[in-house]
Amino acid sequence: MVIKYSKEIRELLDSLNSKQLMYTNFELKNPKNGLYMLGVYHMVPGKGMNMLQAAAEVAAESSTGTNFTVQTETDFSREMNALVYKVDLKKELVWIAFPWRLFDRGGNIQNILTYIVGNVLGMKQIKALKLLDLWFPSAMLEQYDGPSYTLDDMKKYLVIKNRPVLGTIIKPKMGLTSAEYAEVCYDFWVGGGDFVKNDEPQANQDFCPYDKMVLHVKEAMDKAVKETGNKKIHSFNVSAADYDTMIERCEMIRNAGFEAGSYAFLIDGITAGWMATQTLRRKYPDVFIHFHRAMHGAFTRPENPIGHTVLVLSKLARLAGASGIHTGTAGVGKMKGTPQDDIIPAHNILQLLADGHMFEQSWAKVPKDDKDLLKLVKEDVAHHVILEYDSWRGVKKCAPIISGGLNPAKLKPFIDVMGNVDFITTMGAGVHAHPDGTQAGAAALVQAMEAYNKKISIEEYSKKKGKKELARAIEFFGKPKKATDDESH
Ligand code: CAP
Ligand code: MG
Ligand code: MG
Ligand code: MG
Repeated sequence: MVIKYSKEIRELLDSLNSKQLMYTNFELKNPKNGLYMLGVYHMVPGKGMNMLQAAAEVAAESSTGTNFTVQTETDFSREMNALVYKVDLKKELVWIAFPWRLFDRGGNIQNILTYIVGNVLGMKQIKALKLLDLWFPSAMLEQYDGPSYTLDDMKKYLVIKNRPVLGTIIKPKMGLTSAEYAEVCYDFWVGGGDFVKNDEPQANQDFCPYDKMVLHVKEAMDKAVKETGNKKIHSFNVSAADYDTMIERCEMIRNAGFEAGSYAFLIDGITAGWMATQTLRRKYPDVFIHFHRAMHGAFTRPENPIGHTVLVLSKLARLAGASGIHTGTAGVGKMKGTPQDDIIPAHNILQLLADGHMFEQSWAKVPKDDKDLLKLVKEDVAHHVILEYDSWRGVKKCAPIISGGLNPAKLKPFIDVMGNVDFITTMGAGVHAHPDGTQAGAAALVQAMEAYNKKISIEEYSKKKGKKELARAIEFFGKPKKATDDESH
């Protein structure tokens, strides 16, 4: 069957040199045949290159090629070429199919990134190159760990349903002694909060030695659990300079007497790396692996023409087996981000079937003709239960973790934009800047959640008896005043 190309495409094809032609195939029968991972980039060609020439150079450098055809190519190596299979000249978009046999076997995420946003980001042949979305065939999904301990397990441990996990980050970000740090944890927990995380730079600073921080947090947690009768969780940052120190921190926590479920391991997934993230997932499948994404802005900010989206980062974190990753507040908080940028990733790491920016991704191996199962997956009416115990057929959920600049007055606005309560929220300033302190900040957060579940506005609810912490939070955070910290971000 002869494909009719537009004049423009025909001219672009005629402009390709023999090497570039080897990385282009607009007649690829079915890119979703299971042999390829698919990616879509926004791309602006570099000087002297047209769209298709530059796209073919990207496909070459992100798979088997370099800037010249080499004499050492073989028939098989050519089978591993990535292929440009579609372009949208108006929108400056390029679709590339990557034979996923290129990737390190055994589920290695850093290896994928080294190809698809590795050297290509530094090439002269492009002026802009941003990976917008990825699509994984189910045969490939099965090679990757996916999450083990999930948000469902965490909610079971906390004995909570139809509400987010209410958390905080201890502030000031750094500078408290281990005892002072634990005191703030205690205040948040007795105020009614569920979950406390180290801030992303917390490590073994001389004024807050790691071992003492762990022990003081254990004491604070025991006290708070006893006084409230509720389970509590602490997410410890185990990022470190080297593997041994990271494992030493994990083992210190596990040997400090925390019961399973009461602690999570936080990893600065970008600065500590994918190997650290995957090591934790594989070594501690019974622990919630909390991926903090500090430094992601270098790649993901909408105004960055070179890099990748939050969606790409979030989907790879799920593939790697992070139990949760920060996905942004969709502009409700202090960080840049829109519903498009932040909510689509949150849905893509939560659901078994979700629309991305460019692809609909199924995270389950559901037979196409299995209409009723597909209906369950599509409407997610099964709430993942269909795949709970047959993980071979699907990649478990990864929890959106929502922080940056949220406070109790912004909880409902965020839930409204998110469209569900299947997430963890960790408010730092939103709790510890409360005029009556951390305990009141936690109480205000709990009251804001109560108001939401009772379908009453926080203004109304805060007038009721015993809800003064919420009233004070609204007063302090809710009304736009002169340029406060929050607005100056
Ligand atoms: C939030 C936070 C988080 C950022 C990360 C901070 O503190 O602890 O690390 O939210 O951003 O250090 O800023 P606040 P994101 O709650 O006081 O803002 O969640 O978008 O990755
Ligand atoms: Mg699988
Ligand atoms: Mg106190
Ligand atoms: Mg932080």
